[in-house]
Amino acid sequence: MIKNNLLLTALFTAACGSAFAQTESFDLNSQRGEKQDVNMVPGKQLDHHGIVVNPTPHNLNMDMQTWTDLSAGVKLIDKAGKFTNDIDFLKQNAKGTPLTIVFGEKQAKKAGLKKMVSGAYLLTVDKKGINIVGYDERGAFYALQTLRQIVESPAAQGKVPALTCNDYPDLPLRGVVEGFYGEPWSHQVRLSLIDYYGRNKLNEYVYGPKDDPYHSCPNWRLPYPPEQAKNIHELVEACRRNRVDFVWAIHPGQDIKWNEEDYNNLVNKFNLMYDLGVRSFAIHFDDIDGEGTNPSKQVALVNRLTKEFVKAKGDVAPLVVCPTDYSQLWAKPGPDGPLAIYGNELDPEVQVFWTGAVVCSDLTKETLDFVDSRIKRPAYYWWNFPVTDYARHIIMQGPTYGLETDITDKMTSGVLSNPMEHGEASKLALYGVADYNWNVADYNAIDNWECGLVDLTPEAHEAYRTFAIHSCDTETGYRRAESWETNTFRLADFSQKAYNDLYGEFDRVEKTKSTMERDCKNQLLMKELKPWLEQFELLGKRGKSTLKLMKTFRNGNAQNFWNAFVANRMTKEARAAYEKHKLGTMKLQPFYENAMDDMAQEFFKNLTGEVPAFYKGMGTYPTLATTQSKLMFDNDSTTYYHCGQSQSTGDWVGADLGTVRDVREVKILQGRNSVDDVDYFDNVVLEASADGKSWTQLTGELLKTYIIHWKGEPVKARYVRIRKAESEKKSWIAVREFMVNPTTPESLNFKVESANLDAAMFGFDKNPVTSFRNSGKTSFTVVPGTKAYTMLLNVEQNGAVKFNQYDKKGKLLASTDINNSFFNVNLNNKAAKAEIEGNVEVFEVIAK
Ligand code: 14T
Repeated sequence: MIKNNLLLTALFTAACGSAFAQTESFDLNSQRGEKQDVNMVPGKQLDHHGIVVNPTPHNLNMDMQTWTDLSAGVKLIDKAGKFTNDIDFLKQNAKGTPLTIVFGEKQAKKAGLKKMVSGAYLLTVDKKGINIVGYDERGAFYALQTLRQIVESPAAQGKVPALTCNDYPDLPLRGVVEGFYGEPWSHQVRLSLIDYYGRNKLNEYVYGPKDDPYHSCPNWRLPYPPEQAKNIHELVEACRRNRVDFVWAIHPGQDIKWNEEDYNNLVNKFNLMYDLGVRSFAIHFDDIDGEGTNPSKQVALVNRLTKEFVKAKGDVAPLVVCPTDYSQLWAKPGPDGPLAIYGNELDPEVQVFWTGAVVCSDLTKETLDFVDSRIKRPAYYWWNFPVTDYARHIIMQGPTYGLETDITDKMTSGVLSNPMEHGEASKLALYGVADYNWNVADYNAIDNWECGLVDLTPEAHEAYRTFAIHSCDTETGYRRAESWETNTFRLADFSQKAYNDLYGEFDRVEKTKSTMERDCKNQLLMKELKPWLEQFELLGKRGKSTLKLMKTFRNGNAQNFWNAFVANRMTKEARAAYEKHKLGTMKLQPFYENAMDDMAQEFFKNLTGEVPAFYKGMGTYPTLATTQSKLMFDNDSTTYYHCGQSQSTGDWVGADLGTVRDVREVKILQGRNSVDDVDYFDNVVLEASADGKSWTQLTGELLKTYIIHWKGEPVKARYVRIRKAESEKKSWIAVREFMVNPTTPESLNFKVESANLDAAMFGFDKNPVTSFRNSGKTSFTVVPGTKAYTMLLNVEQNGAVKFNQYDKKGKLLASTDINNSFFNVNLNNKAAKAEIEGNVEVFEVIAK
């Protein structure tokens, strides 16, 4: 049902709008560049001399003069008998190099391990053989991972240098939470990922896909169907092989009743999972409302489970809990708030998740100070990266960064990444998560990314890099640096050098898909990337043709240019396909959009001597300076500009009209709809300005008004804006349309007749990028003095389109075939009416 009470339209005239001017200092120059508010990637690429170990060891000393050849194999001496299946990267041979593995606290102390923590190890290689001492079994397993990476390095190739590696993890809990909304990972992808965790010394996999009904509502109380139960058992086994703790999470909060029955339901489900081999459990109270959010009840439940289930079993790990207040964005900070209740009452051995300042946010000391002081323990950092469930058209392939490097285990128990529903494509990000967790202070985001690309696609890493560097940002969510090595340019800044560089990059972009299809051996990865690789190829082609079009434009032949321009526009279908699998959003696609707009505008100016009615977004939000704000001017009320940050009083969103104009009508649609959306200024003023400094109010303060429609005596202005007046509202804001002086039949000094008169206005609006599709006839009266017309069209079939001229009695004077998209016609001196007949897209009719 549509809620009518909020559908408020305000139609004001100049007479009722108070007209006092206010002046402010606002830097117009700040609006000129394509400015994106994104932190750069820290770090720089290092020379690893052909040997890369990830995560970066704390101490690795190699003597590159002394090598042991392992091609004859190794003789495994493993008293505990735990590692037979972990040395498949080496041949086994009773006469080979001795490989001795021991573990345990006593052995670790004796061997001089630097840190007595789970996962620590000492690996030494000398003339006598290979020696491994683990603090625990996991530590010894990690030593083997280090050995494997060295032996498999391009510089080693089956040999190993003499070395000492005394290594340990900085943070105790390192891993992944399958915690996103959307298609849960397939069994095959999960198994592939679990191996990857082991190799990269990640030790925790929290199973909690939001769209598994047996994890969440409605089926959390029910047993898994046999097939899924069997798969979970297999995951537990795969984790055991990789010394990863499999944590099974339950998400019961949306319909849990705080009674004995549901407590027993929960214990019953835990027991079923226990029988499948699960020994670690988590309870997620995120993204719920109602009864389930009660923090005291949550704590009481977790404490009772700790006592009656965890401790009673004896072999179950301490519980992990995600509070409903998992982000500073809404966590109540007070001494009686939910986090404080956790701090005061929750069993101290329970881990508590935290996502930081907002839902997707950087890991900072500041946010850990905030949460730790309240929950009275180091938080377990649930990092919403590289998750894309809020931007499913994006594939995040950028560097893993945004994690401060002076964090310790006193502040957090570790970073748990929530990845994309594309598991294979998430490995690149996890390569960084593993590295950071292990060795925080030495974390080098750029170098990690460069190594990760090679690790994942050794045969195709250059092509994968080209793909990845242009596939990082989300545009509106968790912003990431993208295309940082590419320089794009605007039409006015054209130079041959800039052209050549960019052409080279677009050429590499275009070739990436075929190169990866030829060389990349990882079929699971290729399957996930496929739709994006297809768009990438098209983007490369589009970039190259746009660069060529710039040259055509500069050559100055109007007909050649306009025909090539029309051919270079993205069709509706091409745009829809791109929107579904988007990449290059920060630089490559904006290059295309800006170049096309710049050329169209300059072309129109050259033809007519007038500034086209083409408007640009401006205002207090950085995203207004990007191509995202074009959605306000696209005459499509189903698309909208979304500011991407919370609003405050004084914020504004406006339009630069390109030149001072007589503003007589403004129509703005705020919000993502006009019914019940929250993303709008709920107290707003419409203003205009000639210089961008002194503003005149066209309306008073409008409360809860989605549709702002002003008409009145013309005001001279180059800038028009909506400004947020006093209000408590903090949400983002959306603007669907921002229309200034819309072209209407009444606003023209000639008469237009057409089957769809409203649409036909786009052919007369002095904006060369808007158009209408003519079918049948569109006619217009000839303004006396007009000698000729220039028409900017898109002619698809030759011969089927005609230009007809009539005298004032309606007698046909001439009929000319329109067979070129750039069409010039001289008028008969008796012509009183002109007409376009046939199927053709009309961008602009220009009277000469
Ligand atoms: F548990 C939490 F720490 C958490 O982050 N929960 C969800 C998570 O499952 C999801 O993948 C992630 C990224 O979208 O964010 C949380 O879900 C939200 C958060 C919101 F603020 C879903 C909608 C929201 F408005």
